[in-house]
Amino acid sequence: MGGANEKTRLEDVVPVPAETKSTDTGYTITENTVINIRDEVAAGIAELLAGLLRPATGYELPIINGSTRGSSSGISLRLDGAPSDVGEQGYRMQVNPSGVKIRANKSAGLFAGVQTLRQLLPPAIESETEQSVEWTVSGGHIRDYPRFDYRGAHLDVARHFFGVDAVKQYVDYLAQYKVNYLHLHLTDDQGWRIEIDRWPNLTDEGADSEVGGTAGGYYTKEEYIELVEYAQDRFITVIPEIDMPGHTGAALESYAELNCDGEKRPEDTGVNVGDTSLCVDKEVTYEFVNDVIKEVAEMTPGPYLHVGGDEAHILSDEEYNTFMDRVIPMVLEHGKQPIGWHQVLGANPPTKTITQYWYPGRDAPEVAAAAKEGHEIISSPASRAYLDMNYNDQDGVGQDWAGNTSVKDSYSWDPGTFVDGVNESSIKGPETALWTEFVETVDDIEYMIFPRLPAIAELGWSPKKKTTWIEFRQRLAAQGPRWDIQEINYYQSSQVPWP
Ligand code: TNX
Repeated sequence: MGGANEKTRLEDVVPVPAETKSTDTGYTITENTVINIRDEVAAGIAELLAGLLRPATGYELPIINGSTRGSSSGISLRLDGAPSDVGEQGYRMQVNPSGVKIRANKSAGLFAGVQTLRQLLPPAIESETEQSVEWTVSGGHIRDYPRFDYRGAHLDVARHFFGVDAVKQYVDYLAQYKVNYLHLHLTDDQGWRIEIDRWPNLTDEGADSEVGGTAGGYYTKEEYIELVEYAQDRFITVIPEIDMPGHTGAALESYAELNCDGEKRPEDTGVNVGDTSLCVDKEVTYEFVNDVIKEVAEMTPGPYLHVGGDEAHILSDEEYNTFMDRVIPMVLEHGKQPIGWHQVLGANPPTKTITQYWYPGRDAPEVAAAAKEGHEIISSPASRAYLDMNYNDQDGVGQDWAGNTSVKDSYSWDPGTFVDGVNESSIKGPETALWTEFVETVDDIEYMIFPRLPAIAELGWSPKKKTTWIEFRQRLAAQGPRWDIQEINYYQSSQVPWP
């Protein structure tokens, strides 16, 4: 690593690539560079790459569909020539004086390669205005693929609402670090954020406020679909969460009949958890849940639907199980694979139910037992992956119930083996969570996720043997100048040797 004029080495990318081999001479993007594709499916990725490179370079960078021979100089993106061992998300990249070649088996791999190329260019590439910089990429070869197929990031849009543009920006950040699932926590006590045709009060009444009593909001169906498609174009699958039977204050505020006592619950703008539940004994509850699952499933192309299931403290185990026994099959009937926070295991759901582990510690016998039965596990231990935890007693806008979480803490765990008694083969992958009781603005979001989201993204992507803190902190430091140009409000942790 060195001064601002030194080229980024192939191994300095976050997440660090699986294999790199450097050579002396790289490739310099010039006004003559073209972006070459041969498969129509690469066109969207080429457009995104061009959109990224054109402002700062000021070059035209035309996209050429070069089925003709001899047109492979410049940057080429192709779905062939990748070894089968990079899988569906991996890629191979070759950089020499005649160009940059990215090869993959599937378009997701090409997109991942493009994110790597982005980081191999000087930080000034992130500028929105033309810069006079030599746009040189280090020479050599990269073979890269993820350790876990699943690398998730959660965002709570219920406690504080974030509109379509803010979430698109969040998606951009995920894409930059090869995260491929966005878990949207769409409903909670303080707000219902997704339009449901059969139950219009949910958004007419249940969406208007948020924590602290400020104005809330919701996504119309069109807006939600727009978000899903925006994410899809960046190879990110949206997982909608409808949290139930607890965390349902906003629904209980919108419809009297969903309450056991038949009275609308008052608006909730506080931060308590665990004191609400849908009425398990009423048949209308299941009509409601079925309608919601149906409509959400219909507008979600991804395979998963998250049913929450956490902190239903006012229910007995029996009541909780009665509810989940009816609701989990509804998700399957509507064609989606259910995910639930790990409390859902109490109801003995079918093994197709993926469970998301969230307690801070390593000791979770029920999760270990579920893994043995064949449940897949998403790993989000609060002491590592809850990005609403503060960095230390001074820095952060969140909370500390799972302990303060420094950048080093967020990096120093192994998603494959964190939970005692769970084998890596049961782990789908890590997922960060950003709860927003105290996270109010986009600046707040950025401060809490940078640099910890890139840290966990690397744990999800890179081979375990390459993820050492001592080297990571150097790679992370080199991201700082990029984030400065991107105007990201990141936390300048003293654990990281920023340039
Ligand atoms: C626990 S994690 C919750 C959330 C809170 C979060 C705050 C989980 C499944 N439930 O309702 O927002 O802690 O850190």
